[in-house]
Formats: sequence, structure tokens, C-alpha cells
Amino acid sequence: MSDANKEAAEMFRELAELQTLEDGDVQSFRVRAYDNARRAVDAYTGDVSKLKASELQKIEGIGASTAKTIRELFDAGSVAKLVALRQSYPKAFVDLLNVPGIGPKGALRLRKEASVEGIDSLREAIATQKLRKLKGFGEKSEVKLAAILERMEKEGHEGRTPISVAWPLAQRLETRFRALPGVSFAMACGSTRRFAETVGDLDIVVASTQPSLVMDDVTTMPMVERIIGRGDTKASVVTRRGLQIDVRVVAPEHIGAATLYFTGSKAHNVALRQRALGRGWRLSEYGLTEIESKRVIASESEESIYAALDLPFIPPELREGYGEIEAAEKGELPAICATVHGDFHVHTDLSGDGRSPLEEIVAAARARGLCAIAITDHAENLGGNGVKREPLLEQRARVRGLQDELGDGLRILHGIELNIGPAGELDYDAEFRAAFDFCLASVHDHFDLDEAAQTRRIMTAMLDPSVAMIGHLSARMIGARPGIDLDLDAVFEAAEKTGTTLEINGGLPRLDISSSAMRRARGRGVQFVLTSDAHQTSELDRIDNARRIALRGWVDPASIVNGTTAENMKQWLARG
Ligand code: DGT
Ligand code: CA
Ligand code: CA
Ligand code: ZN
Repeated sequence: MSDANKEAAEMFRELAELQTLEDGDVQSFRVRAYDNARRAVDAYTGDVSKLKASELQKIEGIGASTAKTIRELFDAGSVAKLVALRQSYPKAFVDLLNVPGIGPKGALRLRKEASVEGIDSLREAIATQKLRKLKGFGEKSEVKLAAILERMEKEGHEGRTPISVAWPLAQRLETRFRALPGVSFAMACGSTRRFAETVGDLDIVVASTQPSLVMDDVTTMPMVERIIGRGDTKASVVTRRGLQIDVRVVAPEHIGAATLYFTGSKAHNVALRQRALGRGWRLSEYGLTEIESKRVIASESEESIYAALDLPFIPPELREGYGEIEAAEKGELPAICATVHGDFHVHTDLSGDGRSPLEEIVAAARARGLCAIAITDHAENLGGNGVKREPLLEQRARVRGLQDELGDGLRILHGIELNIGPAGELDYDAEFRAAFDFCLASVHDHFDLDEAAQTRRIMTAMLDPSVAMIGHLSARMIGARPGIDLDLDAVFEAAEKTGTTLEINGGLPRLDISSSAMRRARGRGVQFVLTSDAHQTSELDRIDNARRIALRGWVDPASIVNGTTAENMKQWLARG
């Protein structure tokens, strides 16, 4: 996608977020208009900044007003409406929306009636028992909110930026810096490159012969709100969303040592430095050198540094100090899935929140070279977005028709994403469910049940003969909603016993199951499936994220049904 489109999509994301506060409603007319515009520019293949307002309006999802907003962004460099909304709702206040259960109406009420302006002042209001005095609030909700805040703090995600925000921004910045004169290389390192779920800040390493041009650019980017520091080769800025960006310019011959150092993790670096010392060498951000003679042993590439230390290249996703160096020494590092042969969680515009028609999704799956795709729209119990029986049967006929037209290159499974009710109950009836080629079942509500109830709920769904896969097991939204409480060991055992696979959902807001849960499943016979959970064609790419977190979770590709050979995948499908 072009940079301009990303900039416009980010603007509409922020407008929609702030507009929910303005209207006190996540589904207001204007919120939906911004949301539609965001999806539209996101899916548009050309460059939106090159279109006139009249041309923009021809894109589905963009109306007269949002077309004007896009022009304003590119012609004036900023959008008056957005500037005004940011004044009314500063970042600290918007953060309240990340607290599960608060929502725009709640945030506005807290501000009006208890002068709550952010998470800190919310804590204070709870500590001084101010909330229980509010009408319709009470002691019980106050205690519950206190527990939620405590949990958010414990998970350490507070104040950190979810990967769904950091990753696309990092890619935009890489492209931006690579286009500057003198720049031969730019890469986001740190926790972003390791593909952590949340990041504290972005660390970008740039190789350039003209560092001052990079410094100028970093400090004058439109997203920058505050400059923390600027030197000859180092700059730190903070964006309007409160994300810090550290940029470091190095000479091209030091790039390997610099990216290795700034990718971290700290634990990985410490272990590598120890290893170097044991050989009489020093490892720094400038290179691997002999301590006595200062002779440079390696610095240009990460590979050469690992090789000098008698190690194979260790992928960034594994550099967390979980035993990767020992495993590398023994040649036992997990591999990343080289190719994914099928996608088993894909929506079409039949789902209320889906965007692309069946034919387009199938064409895009073919273009990606997939051998199988499961069309899995939402089942009826999902209010608003779910689909009733009749349209599903019509869709099945269309799927069969498409399959006849296309021949056997791509197998199209007619599937469904069932909703797991609070007691493990599923949509439709057993007979209707059995007629699908592929059923996955996921939790979409009742996030507050206790651990025993949640665990029972999942295990009950696994026992249903139609269910082949559990979708996004924890149902978390990174940075916004914690996962449900689960006895993971019991769930893994049930998955093994029933032969139910677990999804590795590549949607950046989810990344579910988490890589820490995957590591917990090591040594068991649990089978996984990589999916994109795409709601439009452009999101089929998200399966690459699933590959990355599977690696981060030390999952052996042999236990990923669509991760080794097409033949293995077909055998799994044939078993039903
Ligand atoms: P974050 O930003 O909290 O999500 O995590 P990181 O890993 O991106 O950490 P950050 O931004 O503080 O530093 C980026 C990398 O720089 C880090 O992964 C390793 C390296 N680094 C920073 N400080 C130190 C240090 O004191 N010792 C060593 N060995 N490496 C460091
Ligand atoms: Ca960082
Ligand atoms: Ca940093
Ligand atoms: Zn889905």
C-alpha cells in the first residue's frame, strides 16, 4: 500500500476513535463513515493522494465529506476537525477506552461527574472511593474496575503500544527513511523486529552518508509532537499518540553490529557478549573486535557476527533469552514455516464486518498460491455480524459453482465461524453444522466468566463433532482487552484428545493464541493452524504474522497442519 494511503487510513482511524467520544457512541453515523473510509483507503490499490475529491468519491466507502477530508490532509497538511477533536480529547483521556468495560459513554460520564481525565486519575477516583457514589455505578463496579486496572498493570501493557499500531508505523518509517538521499538501509529493530505484542518504543537503525538529513527529517515529521533530543546521529521524538521513536544513524560497514545490538533483547545481547568475551573478543554496537589488537572480526552483517561466534543466524523473533543460543549451538532452533498452503479462517462480505465478495477473496487466495481456503463467515448468534441459514446455503451453492469453474488447483471449503456460548453451546443445530466442510468455533462474548467456566466452555465446544478448530483461544485484543481466564494445560490436553486444532490467528490486534501459550504447549501433541482471519482481500497477508508468532512461540512446523507440505495438509483435511 502506498504511504499516502497509510497516512489517510491512520487519520481516519484516529478520527473514528475521537468521534466515538464526541458522539458517545461507537456506531454513530459519523464514526461509521470514518471507519468505512479507513477500510476503503486501506483496500485501495492506487495512491489516494493523487485523486481529486470527485474521483475519491467514486471509491466505495468514501463519501463527499470524507473525500474532502482526504484532500484537506494532503493539500493543507493537517485536518482542522482532527486538530479540534484532539484538543477536546487528549491522549491520556482516550487511553480510558483501553480499559475493558469503560467505552465512550462511560469515559464521558467519568469525566463529567468525577473529573477523571485519564487512567491515573481513574485510579485516584477509585482509591478515594469516588466512583461508588456516582448514580448507577456502585461499590461492585468500583471493585471490579479496580481489579481490571490491577490486571492491566500486571500484564505490563499499560503505557506500551500494541504491535497493531507499532508494526505498520515501523514499516512506513522504514520506507520513508529509505527514500532520503544518502540512505542505503533503514530498519526498525528493538521489540518491534522481535515481533513482541506490545512495544515500549520504536528503535530505528539507518545507514546513511548524510546523517544530518535523517535528523532533519525525523524531527520535522508531521506525526511528531515533541522532540526529546537531537544529536549528529541520534534523535528521539514522541508522536501524538505518545509513542517514542529513537533513530540512530550508523556507517554502512557497522550496520550488522548496530541492528544486532538494537534488536536485542537485552538478555540475548548479554549472552552474546559473554560468548564473545570467552573468545577474547568484544561485541558492541560497532562490531565484534579482538580486545588486544582491536582488529575487527565482523560488523557488516548479523550473519557474519553469529558465524564468527560459531552460531547459525538466530531469527529476531527468537532473541528473547529463552534458550535460543543453547538451541542454536545444538542445531535445534525451531524453523519458520516457509510456505503456508491453506487459510482456514476467512470472511467475505456476507459477514456484517466483512468487506470483500467471495469471488474476490477466492481470486486473491489463488494469486497467493494457496491450495485450500475455508470461507468462514460469522454464524448467526453473533449479533449484527452473524449470518442466517438461508444466505449460507446460497453461499454454499456459489462456492460449489466457483469450485467447478476453477478445477482442483484451489480447494474451496464452505465453512463457518461458530460462536461458543457461555456453556459451550454452538449456533444452529448439529445437523446443519455437520453439513459444512469446515467449522471453527470461537469466543466472542461473556469474557468475564471464571477460569473453570471458561475452560469447561472451550472443552465442551471441542467435544462437538463438527468443530475442527478453536479460533483465537483467549479472545484478547492486545492493549484493549485481556484474554479470558483459562486452564491452558487442561485445554491443551482436551485439544490433543479430541484432535481439535488450535488457531494461530495472524490479525495484529489479536495474535491469538499467544506465543507464550504456544511455548507452554511445547512437548505436547497439540496441532496448530495458521490463519489470517481476513475480512477483506488485503488482509490475507496477515497469515505472515501467524508464521512469525508461531516461530516466537517455538512451535515446530511439523505440528502446524498447513505449515509443512501441501500433502500433509490434504491428509489432515481428508481425515475430516
Ligand atoms: P521495548 O522498547 O521496551 O519494547 O523493548 P526493546 O527491546 O525495544 O528495548 P529498548 O528500546 O530499551 O532497547 C532496544 C534494544 O537496544 C534492546 O533490545 C537491546 C539494546 N539495549 C538497550 N539498552 C541496552 C543495555 O543496557 N544493554 C544491552 N546489552 N543492550 C541494550
Ligand atoms: Ca524499543
Ligand atoms: Ca529505545
Ligand atoms: Zn473470524
